[in-house]
Amino acid sequence: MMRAEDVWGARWRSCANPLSHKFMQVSTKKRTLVILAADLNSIDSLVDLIESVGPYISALKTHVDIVDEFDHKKWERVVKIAKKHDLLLFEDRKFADIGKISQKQMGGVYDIRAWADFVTAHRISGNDIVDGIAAGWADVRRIGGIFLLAQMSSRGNLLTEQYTLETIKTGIGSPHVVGYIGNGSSPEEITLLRQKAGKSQLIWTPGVNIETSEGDLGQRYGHPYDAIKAGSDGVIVGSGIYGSDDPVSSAKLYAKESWRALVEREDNG
Ligand code: S5P
Repeated sequence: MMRAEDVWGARWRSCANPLSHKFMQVSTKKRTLVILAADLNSIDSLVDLIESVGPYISALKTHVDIVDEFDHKKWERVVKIAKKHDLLLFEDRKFADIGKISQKQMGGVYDIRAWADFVTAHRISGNDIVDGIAAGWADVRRIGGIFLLAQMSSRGNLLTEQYTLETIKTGIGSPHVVGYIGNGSSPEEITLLRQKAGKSQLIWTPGVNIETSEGDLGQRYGHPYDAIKAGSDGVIVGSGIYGSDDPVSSAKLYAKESWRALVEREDNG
């Protein structure tokens, strides 16, 4: 049995947030660095998908606002099945408003603060968004982690290198920021992000697909092996898994490629 501290090396030792360690432990136990982007709009199909690919993924990313007929009782089924598979819940809300509104948006209809372990946020409105989101969790006496979007995978996005650096400045050393979203379609961009971010936070990368380099409506893709090799710690995969004819085999393949890259990665930095 491999130990997370051995496989993850510097990342294990440098990350301060316990949620990062939990992710590294789960990913080591299951030998997968795949975060499933479960972008389906019915709760039944979401639950079925998680149940089938659960053993091959290390976290669950949701867009709660694309679910038809949301209600808390039904959503509880998604939360339960995620917990059953030891998955941290990551709501990709992409908060972007001023701090105090982000705090309120953690509540509201979906009450994200009550069930999400991680959320995404843009840095665009200022540093205070981080404290706003953390205050949202504090309102219900929970603690969570934020992934700041430092890069994006979509064509024509406005996140310049300078913006990436400013985003890292906001996140570095923050007890609330567990890591960054990087551009999984570009190993060069991931390498740069890793160099600038250092070893003490996670980088998770969407824009990952083994079969194609281009997706719908401007999405761009790279290979999971290359993303992890370049310094990403988790590949966010949606349609590559749920859109495949055989989601279980696909999930296994993404798991295998991501894990192989981690094990081969030098210094794990
Ligand atoms: O830059 C980004 C950031 C994110 S979080 N590009 C992205 O594609 N994402 C998310 O990753 C997006 O919201 C979607 O849920 C997932 C990619 O899905 P796929 O089907 O293209 O793998």
